[in-house]
Amino acid sequence: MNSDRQATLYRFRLPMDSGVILRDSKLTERTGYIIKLVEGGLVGYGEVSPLPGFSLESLEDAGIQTQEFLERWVSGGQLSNLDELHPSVAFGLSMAELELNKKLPTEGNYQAAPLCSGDPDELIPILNEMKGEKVAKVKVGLYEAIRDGMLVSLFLESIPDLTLRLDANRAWKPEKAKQFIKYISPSLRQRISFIEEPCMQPEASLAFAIDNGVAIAWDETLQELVKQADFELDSLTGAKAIVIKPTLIGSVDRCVSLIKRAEQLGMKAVISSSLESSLGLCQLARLAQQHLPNEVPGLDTIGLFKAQLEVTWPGSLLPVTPLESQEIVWRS
Ligand code: OSB
Ligand code: MG
Repeated sequence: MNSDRQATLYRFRLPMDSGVILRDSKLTERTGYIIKLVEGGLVGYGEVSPLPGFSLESLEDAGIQTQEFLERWVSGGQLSNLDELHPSVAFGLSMAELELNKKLPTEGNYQAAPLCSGDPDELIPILNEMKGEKVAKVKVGLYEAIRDGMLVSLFLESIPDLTLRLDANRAWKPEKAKQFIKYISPSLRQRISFIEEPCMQPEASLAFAIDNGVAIAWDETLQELVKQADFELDSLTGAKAIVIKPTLIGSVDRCVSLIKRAEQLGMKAVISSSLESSLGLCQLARLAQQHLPNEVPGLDTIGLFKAQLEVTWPGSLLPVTPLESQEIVWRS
C-alpha cells in the first residue's frame, strides 16, 4: 500500500463551435475524462477522450477502465502493459505519469499548421505570424474534386513560400483523386507536403502517389494497423509521413517508438490532435516539442471549441473553464 498516492477522475463537458462535423455527425459537445495523479507533492494530469466516430471504445468503457487502473495505482500498482488498454486510456494514463515524473517538458511546440477552408486572404496574416516553415492544412474531399483542385492551386500560386498538407480522409475514388490532381500543375505539386489518405483503399492511395508525383501520408491506415500484434511500420514506407493521433494510437511510449522508427525509415512523423481539450492539446504540444521540435504538429483544433479547460492554448481568447467546476466521478 502506497498511501502517498492520490488520484482523481474528472468527467468534463465542453461546448463545441456550432459548425463542427465529424464523420457526418455534428459534435455539439466534447466530453472526456481528466486524470489527476498526486504523489510526493507532485501532480500529473492526463486526458482520456475517446473521439466519437473514430475511437472504437465508448466514453463509458474508457471511464471504467481508467478508474480500475487508478484504483490499482493508488494502492501501489505500476502503470505497466498500458497498450493492452483502450488507446485513449493508455494515452491519458501514460501522459499523467509522464507529467508526474517531470518527464514532459514545460515548453511546447505550439506552431500548429493552421486549418483553412476557403479564402487565401484569411490565411496570409496567419502565415506571416509563423516563425519557421509556412505550412497550412486544407481538408479536401468534402466538395467537388475540381473545386478542391482549383482552391489548392490558388493557395499555392498566390503564396509562393507556402507548403500545404492536404487531408482527404479516404474520400476519393481513384478517378476523383485523378480529377483533383489534374488541376494542380506538376511544378506546384512539390509544395504539397503530403495528402493524407486520398483513397478508401491504401493500395489505391499508393498508386495515386506514384502515378502523379505527389506524396501521401497515413492516418487511418496507421490507426488500423497499429492494433495488430505483429505490426511493423516497415509495411507502411510507401508514404512520406505518418500522422500520429495519440488518443487513437495508445500510450506515449507507443507513440514515441513510432516516431523513432519513422525516423530510422526516413519517414516524417506528425503529432496530431483528436480534438482533445486545451489541457490535452497543450500536453501534445509539449510532447511534440520533446520529440519532434522541428516538425509542425497538427494541433490547430482549439478553434473548434467554445471553451478551454483549465489551461490556455497560447494565443486563444476562448474562456477557460476550471477543472474544479467539472464532475468528479471518482477520487481516492
Ligand atoms: O481529419 O485527420 C482528421 C482531428 C480529429 C479527427 C480527424 C481529423 C482531425 C484533424 C486534426 O485533422 C488536425 C490536424 O491533423 O491537423
Ligand atoms: Mg486525417
